[in-house]
Amino acid sequence: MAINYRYRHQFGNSPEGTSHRMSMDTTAGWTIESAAEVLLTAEATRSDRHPITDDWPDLDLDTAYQVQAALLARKVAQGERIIGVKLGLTSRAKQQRMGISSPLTAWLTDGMVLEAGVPIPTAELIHPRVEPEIVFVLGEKLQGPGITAATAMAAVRSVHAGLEVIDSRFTDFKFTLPDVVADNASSSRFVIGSVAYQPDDIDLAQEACLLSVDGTVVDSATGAAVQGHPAEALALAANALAERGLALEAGSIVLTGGMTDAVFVEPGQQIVAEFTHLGNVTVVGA
Ligand code: OOG
Ligand code: MG
Repeated sequence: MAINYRYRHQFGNSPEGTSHRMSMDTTAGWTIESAAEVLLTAEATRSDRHPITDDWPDLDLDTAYQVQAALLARKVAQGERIIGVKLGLTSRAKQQRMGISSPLTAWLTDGMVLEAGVPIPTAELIHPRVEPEIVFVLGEKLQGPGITAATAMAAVRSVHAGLEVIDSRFTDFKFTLPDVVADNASSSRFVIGSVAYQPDDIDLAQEACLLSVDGTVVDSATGAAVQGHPAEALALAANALAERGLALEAGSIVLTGGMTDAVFVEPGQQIVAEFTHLGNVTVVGA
C-alpha cells in the first residue's frame, strides 16, 4: 500500500508545535512537556501509572491535545513518521467500557505498524488489548470544518479491515478524557488487512465483523456501531482537527475506532476479526 507521509510540518512550529509551551506552568509543576515525558517513559519502560489528572486536575482537553502533540513531536524527533490518524471511543461498546462518551482523535506513526504475520510483542507492552476497526486510506487531503460523511467518503481511496492493539499507559485502562487524549488514545500497534475495497463498492454500515479468540467468537458488530457509519467518524476527525488548525493529508491511514470492546491478548493467543467483505485480519500474541 503506497502511503504518503506529510505530517512532519505539523509537529514543528505549527499550531500544536513545541515552541509556545515552555511558559505554561501548571499545577504542582506539571507542564505540557513534563506530561509528555512521563507518558513516553511509561511506554518505554513498560510501567503503567496513575492518571495524570490525579496530580494535575486542571488538565483540560485543549491542554491534553497539546500534551499529545508534544508526545508525537518527541516521537518524530526520534525518527518516527506520522502516517495517519486514529479515532477513539466512536462506538457505544467502547464508550461504555471506558466510561467516556466523547470521541477523540490521536496520531498513527510508522512505528505502530504491525506487518501481517508479525506477532504482537507482548513482552514490550504493558497490558495489550485488541479491537477490530474499519480503516480508510485517503486519496485526497481532507480539511474541515464543514466536512460531512459524504464529502469525507469522497476523499477515501480504499477501505480495509484492521485490528488495533491498544496499550494504555494508565493502570487498568482507568483514565479521564484528558488523560487518554494526552496518552495518544492508548495507541500501540495496528495491522491492516490486505483486502481493499473502493468506498462505493461496500456498504460499511452493514459490514459485519466477528471477533474471535482462539477460535471462539467473543463479540460482533457492524460498521453502524461506529457513529452510525464509519464515514461519520472520518468527518468527525476532519472537523475536530480543523479546530486545531490541522488536516488529514492525502495518503493518511485513518482508524475509525473500535467496533466492539477490546479483548486482552496473552502470549500464544490468536485473535481474528472476520469481516463479511473486507476479509480476515489475524494477530497472535508473542
Ligand atoms: C482508548 C483508545 C480508544 C478506540 O478505538 O476506541 C480506541 C482506550 O480504549 O484505551 O482506540
Ligand atoms: Mg482503536
